[in-house]
Amino acid sequence: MDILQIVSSNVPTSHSVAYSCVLTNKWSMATHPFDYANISGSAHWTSPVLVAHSTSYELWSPGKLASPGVENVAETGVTSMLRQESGVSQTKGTGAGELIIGRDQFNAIDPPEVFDPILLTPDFPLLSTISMVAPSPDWFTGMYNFSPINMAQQVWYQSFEIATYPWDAGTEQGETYSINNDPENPHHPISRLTKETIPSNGIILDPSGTEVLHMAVWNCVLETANHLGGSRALLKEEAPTEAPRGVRGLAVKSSSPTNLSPGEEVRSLLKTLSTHAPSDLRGLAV
Ligand SMILES: [Ca+2]
Repeated sequence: MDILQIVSSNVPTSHSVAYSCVLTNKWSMATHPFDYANISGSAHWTSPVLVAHSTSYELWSPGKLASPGVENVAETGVTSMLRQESGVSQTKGTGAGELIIGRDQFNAIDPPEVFDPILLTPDFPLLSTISMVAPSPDWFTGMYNFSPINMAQQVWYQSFEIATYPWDAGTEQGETYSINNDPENPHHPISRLTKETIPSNGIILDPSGTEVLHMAVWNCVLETANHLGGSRALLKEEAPTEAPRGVRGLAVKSSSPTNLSPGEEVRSLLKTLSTHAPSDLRGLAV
């Protein structure tokens, strides 16, 4: 993954923060022409998964074997097993924090996707994401173990923009944009699809045939900051049905005093009064 841009905030890492992230597609005929015409109408990103976590947990990383949940996402886009895995980790306290799941995003028709804000805390300061290159054998994109922290100043980033490349989960054979292939037995470690590692037919190469370009850009903006992230997460666990974010915010605000500045109070109130898309509020919050 390439970090395209980072901007530091003045929010210390002792606070919890919520990031609003956007996924922008960069996979097209213009950038990845080989065989793209065959799938241009169906090419999409399956429901992206965003996970906040500690260093004790990895969603995926290069050289590691894919978990069954990651295999499912990479091969089919189905997220249920990944949710189960992270849920077990949350329960056992082995490093998974909040998990956010988006929706399918079709290259030809869908605008960049805005996700529900994801909570990062001093205990869960890392962010990993995954979404399937669909259709494909077991290819996916996403970021892994990203730390949105300015270490020198010990503050969170105000915003960050990351370009992500295609990866092979190592669980299924297949050399083009098709979903029915034989499994890899045994599984291979997760590896990046580069000019050196792609199938010999040249799929996913750029028009000049010299490199594999990134396929997506993730842009995240710090939306809110407080020191009550743990409370918010707990409230969410207790009321998992459909409590809108604003209600959670209210509950957190009334449960304990905050350390927000007057301006932040106003923004927090505005946030509380709306249950609509975070993009409506992002301008206010930053
Ligand atoms: Ca494969």
